[in-house]
Amino acid sequence: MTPHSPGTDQIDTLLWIGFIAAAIVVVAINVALIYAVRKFRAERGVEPRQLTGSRRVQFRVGAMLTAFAAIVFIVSIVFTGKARETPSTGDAGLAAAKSEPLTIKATGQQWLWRYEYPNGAFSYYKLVVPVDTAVKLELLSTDVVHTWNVPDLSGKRDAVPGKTNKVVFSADEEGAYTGASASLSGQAYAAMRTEVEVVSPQAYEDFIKQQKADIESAQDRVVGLIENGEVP
Ligand SMILES: [Cu+2]
Repeated sequence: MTPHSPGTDQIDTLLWIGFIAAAIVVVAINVALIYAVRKFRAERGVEPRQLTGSRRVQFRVGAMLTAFAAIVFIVSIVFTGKARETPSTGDAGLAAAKSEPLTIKATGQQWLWRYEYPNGAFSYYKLVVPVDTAVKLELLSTDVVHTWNVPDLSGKRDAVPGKTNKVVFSADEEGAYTGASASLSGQAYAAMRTEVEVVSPQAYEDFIKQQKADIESAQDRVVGLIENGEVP
């Protein structure tokens, strides 16, 4: 994962902290175990000593583990607190999204993502957003629970039928970021991928305008065919 939106770098750091903490515990337990086994193993003619822990040892070990858990807990709270900060639109971003984030509807349906832009244009699979702009995705679902997951840009969020969840991010660099539906949402859920294309504000405006024009002309063409009797 390469963080590209506020909050994601904290999630990335947390991931490493969790991984290193777990690694320390695993190594420490194994070292202690090997040490104990070698030191107290049975030898020829000698009965191994029966060991019983004293109260003091138990207390000391318990206190150490508690302190370790408390440190990990506090660090996580601090980092998740930062990760919850809402991103805002910067100078290079879309001017219209300075005060309010750009709101786009993202609907999960078996098995693809549909994105609807403020001007009424829509796209499937690929979401196009302007760089350095606060983007608010309103997550909806038409059937079962899907999970929108583009790790470079935000944490996971569920799209639940009958409910509107939101996810806010601001991409700091132009490029393509890939993601997937991270919940088992049926037999083809593995194919339910998505891509966020981050472009300049001008390119974004051009895209939604073009997309809208294309959709309308396609609709007109179908209506024309029906009127001419070429489609029953
Ligand atoms: Cu899904």
